[in-house]
Amino acid sequence: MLRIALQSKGRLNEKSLELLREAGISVEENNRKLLARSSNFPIEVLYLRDDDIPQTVSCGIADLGIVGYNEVMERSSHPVEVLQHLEFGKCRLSLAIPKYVEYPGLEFFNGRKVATSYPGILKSYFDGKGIVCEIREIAGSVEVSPSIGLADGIFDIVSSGSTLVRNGLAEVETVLESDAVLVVTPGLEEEKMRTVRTLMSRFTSVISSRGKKYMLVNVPNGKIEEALKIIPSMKSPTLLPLADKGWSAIHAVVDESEVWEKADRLKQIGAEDILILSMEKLII
Ligand code: PRT
Ligand code: ZN
Repeated sequence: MLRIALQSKGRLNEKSLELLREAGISVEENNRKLLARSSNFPIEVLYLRDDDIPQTVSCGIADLGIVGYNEVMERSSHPVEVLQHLEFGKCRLSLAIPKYVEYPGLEFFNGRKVATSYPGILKSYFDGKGIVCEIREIAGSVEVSPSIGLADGIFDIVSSGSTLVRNGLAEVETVLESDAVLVVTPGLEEEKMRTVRTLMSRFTSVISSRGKKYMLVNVPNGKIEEALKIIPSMKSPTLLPLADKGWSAIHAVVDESEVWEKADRLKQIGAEDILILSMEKLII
C-alpha cells in the first residue's frame, strides 16, 4: 500500500484530488480526516499542510507527495526526488520593488532589505549572483512590507501579478518557475516503485489529454499529403478509405488552441465534414 501526501486545503488540494480522480483512483473526500483510503487502487491519502509535505516524504512517512516545486526547493534540507511535473498550480517566485523606484539591475539589492517567506531559495539565488542583502523572513502578507517600511523589496509567489499591482509593486526578476510536482522518498523500495510507475503513467495520460481534441476530416485522396502537413499526427496518422471512392478520412489528435486554424486551412485545400470531438483519455 502506497501513501501519498496531499495538501489538506488550499490552492493545490482540489486539483490534486481531481488528478487522482481523472486517473481512475477513487478517494473518500473528507478532508477533515487525516488519512483516506482509495477503494480501487492500493493507495491511501495523508492530508497535510503543504509546508510539511517535503519533510514527510523525505523521511518516508509518506512514500509520495504532491506539492509546489517552490516548497521542494525551499525545503532542500529534506531532499525528495521529483518524479513528474503535473502542470497545475503554475506560478513563479519573483523579486519586486515599489513601482516608482528606479531599477538599475540586480545590484539594486546590494545592501538592501528584502521580505520573503522563501529565504532559502532567495539566499542561494543572491549567493550565486554575488549580492549581499538582508533577508527578512515573514510568514504572510509579504506584499505590504515595502509600504510599511519593513523592506525595500519583496520576494514572493506571483501568478496573475494582480497582487503586486494592487500593492504598487513592479516585478523586476523571475527567480524560479513552479508548478505542482509528484515527489517520492529517495530510494523507495522496488515493489512500491512498480505501483508508483503505474500511477505516473496514468498521470501522464491525464496530463497529455488536457487541451486536446480529436479531429476527423474527409479529404480527397489527391490532397492527403497536403492535409497531413497541416495536421501532423503523434505517430503514423490513421487513414481510412470512405465508401465514396476517391475520398479518405483522417483521424488525428490536435491542440484545442489550433483547431480553428487547422480547420480553416483544411477547408482551403478541399477537405469536408470536419468533426471535432472531446477527448476523454490519451493512453500512450
Ligand atoms: O495551508 P497551507 O500551508 O497548506 O497552504 P499555503 O497557504 O501555504 O499555500 P497555498 O494554498 O496558498 O498555495 C499552495 C501552493 O500553490 C504554493 O506553494 C504554490 O506552489 C502554488 N501557487 C500557485 C500559489 C499561487 N499560485 C499564488 N498565486 N501560491 C500562492 N499564491 C499567492 C501568492 O502568495 C500571492 O499572495 O497568490 C498571490 C499572488 O497571486 P496573483 O495572481 O495576484 O499574482
Ligand atoms: Zn503553506
